[in-house]
Amino acid sequence: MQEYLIVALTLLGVLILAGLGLVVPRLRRRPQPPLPGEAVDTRTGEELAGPPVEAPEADLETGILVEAPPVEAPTVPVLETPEPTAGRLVRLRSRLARSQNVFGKGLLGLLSRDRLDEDTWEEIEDSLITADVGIEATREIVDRLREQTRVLGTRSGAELRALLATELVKALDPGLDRSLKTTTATGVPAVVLVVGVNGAGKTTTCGKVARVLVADGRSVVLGAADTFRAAAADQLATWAGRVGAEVVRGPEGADPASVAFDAVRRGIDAGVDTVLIDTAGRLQNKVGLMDELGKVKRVVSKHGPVDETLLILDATTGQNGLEQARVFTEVVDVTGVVLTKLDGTAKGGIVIAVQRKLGIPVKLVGLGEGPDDLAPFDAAQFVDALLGEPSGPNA
Ligand SMILES: Nc1nc2c(ncn2[C@@H]2O[C@H](COP(=O)(O)OP(=O)(O)O)[C@@H](O)[C@H]2O)c(=O)[nH]1
Ligand SMILES: [Mg+2]
Repeated sequence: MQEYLIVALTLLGVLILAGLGLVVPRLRRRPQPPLPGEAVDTRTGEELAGPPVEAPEADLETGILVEAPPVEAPTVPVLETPEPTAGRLVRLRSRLARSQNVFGKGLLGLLSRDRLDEDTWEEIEDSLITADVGIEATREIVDRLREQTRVLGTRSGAELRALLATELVKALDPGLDRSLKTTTATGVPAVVLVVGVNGAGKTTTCGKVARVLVADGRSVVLGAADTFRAAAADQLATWAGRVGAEVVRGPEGADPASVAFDAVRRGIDAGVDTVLIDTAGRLQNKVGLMDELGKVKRVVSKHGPVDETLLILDATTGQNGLEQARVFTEVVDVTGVVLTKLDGTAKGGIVIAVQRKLGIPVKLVGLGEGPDDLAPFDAAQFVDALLGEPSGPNA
């Protein structure tokens, strides 16, 4: 009898131990997060269809819930590596072909004539005005050229080229600060506001600038504050997707100021270096523009100051564009001009006129529709490109 009891108790003990052995590991495993590679979405906890994917790292680290930028989506193709900005103006100099004809061939040809008489000087003056240099700057340049050629008795092509280059560089105010403020000392993101009329190249420039910043190892959030057309935000998102930057956008017709505000807040939360805000450029009337852009700036400023306001100008609109540009400078405190489409029918002299009329440095120039066709502006390099190859018939 006792033996039966001992056997029964032993069996019971074994059964209890076996039961615990099955339950305990389950209890222990439950609170563990899914391992990378397990097919579970870390945000929703739902099982994913298809093969296991890597969990997005940023989400695991910060716990911030964001619309994942395409960089983390497994199906997005490899990100592009933008070209470095150093030397871009030199590399893109041939894009100024049209301007090179005016400045290089035309002006140098005139200056190389055997006799520099009144008629020739007048022709030189006309050439500069036709090249959009502006009347005031043209007079100054021509006066100095006359003086120099008289005093120096300069006749050789190379010397004349050097003289003309010196005067053009001087007219471009080479001492101006053309650096872009895209970081701050305090660690909060620098805020860059991009303004200008429709079609000037604002969205394209935002995209190109974002690429440059990413190439330099900076992190960027783009704000799609042109909310009038959904296509505008899509266009910006496409640019961003190519370099893995995040875009903050609102529904079509949303308040541009609130989208801009959200973009800066997102930039602060994510700890990025720069927030670029693309705006709409409807210019039906000055009051409407003033209201809209003024509000964007005011609302964004609740987070902190706007560090850079870039005015995008289509260089092909020439002197007419300058009048529109002035309206923007009255509405927002423009800190730099980006002259786009200098590769087309634009005349290079517009750079001189813009700086002089607006009193604001040209910081970047657009020389094509390609993603890396944006160059930091440099007066000496630009003049060199305008005058074309020194080894021409005039050298
Ligand atoms: N050739 C040339 N086209 C440009 C340049 N910058 C922008 N564009 C084109 O100008 C058009 C309008 O540009 P977009 O960025 O949409 O202008 P937005 O309305 O100011 O945002 C697009 O077709 C761009 O590809 C440039 O530097 N050169
Ligand atoms: Mg746009």
